[in-house]
Amino acid sequence: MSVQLTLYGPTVSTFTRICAIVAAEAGLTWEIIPTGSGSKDMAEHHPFMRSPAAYIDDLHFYETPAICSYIDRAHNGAALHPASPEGQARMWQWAHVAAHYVFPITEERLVLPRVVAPMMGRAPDEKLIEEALPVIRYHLGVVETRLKEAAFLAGAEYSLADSFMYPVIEATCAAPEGAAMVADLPVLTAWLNALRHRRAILETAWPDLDALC
Ligand SMILES: N[C@@H](CCC(=O)N[C@@H](CS)C(=O)NCC(=O)O)C(=O)O
Repeated sequence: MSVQLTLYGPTVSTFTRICAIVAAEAGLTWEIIPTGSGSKDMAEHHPFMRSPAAYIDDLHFYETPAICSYIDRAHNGAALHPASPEGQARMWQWAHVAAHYVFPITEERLVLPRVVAPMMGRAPDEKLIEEALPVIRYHLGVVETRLKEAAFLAGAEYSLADSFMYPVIEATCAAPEGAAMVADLPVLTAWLNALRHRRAILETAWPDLDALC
């Protein structure tokens, strides 16, 4: 079967993974053409050089919410969009919490310095990490509180919001401090463990964490 979705971005990238998860949920065949964020090659697909960019149905999209919403509506019967206006609003609320709050602090101030910098032969910036840990603990606590109210981030059903949050939390757990903070939050841990068995999560597993972006 020919590939239905082509993503340009790093092989190990949170936002590229989110799009791949949603494609796998929809049963699409997909591929990632490894392309560095910020590179000249990426500029051919995304005018702001962020990743990913997507090609599907002879259309070209960038920005993860747009890509995921199109895939789910055009190829999955909008199964990952809650039916109610409130559910849809909650879904976007939590997708944006993942993308704009939890991702930046965990990525820039924990995963990159603790996990990626040593892989590149650099010492972790311990002060940067130490100062960020209480803020990261707070962010994870907000997610824990939400998951005490509802089984999934948008409500009773799995939605795009969970597809956004999952890779962010998984990457956070690659750092020992992140794994320990998540382990202290029983409801977030239960949600994470349940999602780890989901077919789309398994099919999109990162090959390794060498190139987290
Ligand atoms: N708003 C973008 C964010 C994508 C994004 O930040 N991707 C990361 C890679 S995981 C990136 O391109 N980082 C490079 C940079 O920030 O310059 C989206 O929703 O797709």
